[in-house]
Amino acid sequence: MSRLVVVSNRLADPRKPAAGGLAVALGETLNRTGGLWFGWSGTVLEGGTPGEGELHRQQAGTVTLATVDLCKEDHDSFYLGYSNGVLWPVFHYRLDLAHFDAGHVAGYRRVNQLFARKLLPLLRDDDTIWVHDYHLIPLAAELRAMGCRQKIGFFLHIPLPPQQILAAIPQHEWLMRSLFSYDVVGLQSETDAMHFARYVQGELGAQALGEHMFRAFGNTIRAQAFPIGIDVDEFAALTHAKDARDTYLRMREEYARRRLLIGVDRLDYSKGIPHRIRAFRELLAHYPENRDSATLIQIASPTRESVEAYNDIRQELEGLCGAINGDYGELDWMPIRYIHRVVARKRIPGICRAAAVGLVTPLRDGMNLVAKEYVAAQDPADPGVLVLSRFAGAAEQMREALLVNPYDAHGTAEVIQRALRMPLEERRERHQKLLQGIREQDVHWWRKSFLDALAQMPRP
Ligand code: GDG
Repeated sequence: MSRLVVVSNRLADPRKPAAGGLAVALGETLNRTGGLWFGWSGTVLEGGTPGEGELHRQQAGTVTLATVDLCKEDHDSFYLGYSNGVLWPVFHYRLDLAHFDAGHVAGYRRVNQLFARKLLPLLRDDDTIWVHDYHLIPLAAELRAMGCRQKIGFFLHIPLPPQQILAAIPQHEWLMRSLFSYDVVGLQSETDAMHFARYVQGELGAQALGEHMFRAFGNTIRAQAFPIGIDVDEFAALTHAKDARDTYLRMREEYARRRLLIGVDRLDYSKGIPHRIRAFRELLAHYPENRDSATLIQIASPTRESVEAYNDIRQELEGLCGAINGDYGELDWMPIRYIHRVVARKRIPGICRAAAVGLVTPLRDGMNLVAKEYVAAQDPADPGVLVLSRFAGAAEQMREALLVNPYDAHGTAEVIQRALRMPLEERRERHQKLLQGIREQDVHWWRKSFLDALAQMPRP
């Protein structure tokens, strides 16, 4: 295979197991092909020049990590303003939280041009380039304009909203048109792929050429769902390692007389954490047998704290948890343990394994890997039950989970009650099917399917 070049906003050292995410997903192919991983260094320079940034190179085994610094003005408009102030909320159907400040798009484009300019000289003729996520939608168009002829694929990790929502972005045509500079566009779910097909045909006059192929602006591209998975074996190994085992045993002991429910999320408004907490309150109110017993541990790791909407949700959550603990707590029992910190990755499988119910209830999510991690961490002989939002991309694959509408607090509480009371045999059956599904369509399957599709496209 040709050398793999991965481009994403943030990088991780693929040699470090704690890295998780894309590093686990792509590390193996990057290593095998002596690949290059390119992105932002994480450094914000006060007083630098917009559109400029120093390139740093570092070797991580056989993989080269190449990163660019951003000046404060570029970071504010590209990262905070446009990526996380416009694209993230709109793509998660939250027009109410989007700030369409006209200046931000210029910074977004400027940084994509900067990335293209810095990446181009590092490329070899037969490289395969794989660009990730909403920060970098126009990157291929910028690269092509500078003469890049290599194959380029794009994967969108977040949902693609319906045409009418997407069209609220003032620059929607420019953004979506730029996807036609890629050879393959990967989406998380069939729903997203359907939104893509409707949008490009309805707004851009693209022609659908049979399965997954679209033609517009003189280019033919393939756009299709490639649902991302996890590395089930890596997660299982983490589950059986000492740290996770110790965590599991400690939790089991501490909650021996109680039922544990777990939520693990970045503190993001798309994850539906306040809705989940309200559903938990409904559970305590309507099913009193759970009082002095059901305990929800909610890990909400801090994220994007300089974006305003994230402070609002933090305050809302603290208020909600405090009120429920005040109303229902006993001297020796707190219904909710809310942890606003990053918990070490090696502990997460142990916490998941100890929980009788995994609550994964986003209002909208591209995929949601926590749902898959929860299943992978369970003891097959006595597994917990996954309660999953129908609005997570994962719901298309994980049909044996108990699906809920997270906006319906009472309905969700009823389903949680059902999960808490589910007989062992049904739990085992559901878990076995879920585990089989996440094994078949794991992260290696995802990477291979995408790269095979890209390999099959003719060279542009
Ligand atoms: C985007 C899309 C899509 C969470 N808290 C802690 C922690 N985590 C880990 C989880 C999981 C990962 O972070 C979160 O992945 P998700 O998939 O749930 O969500 P996003 O971060 O929003 O990811 C999403 C994904 O991209 C992949 O394509 O599935 O839809 O939004 O692995 O375990 N890890 C540690 N401490 C924490 O406190 N160590």
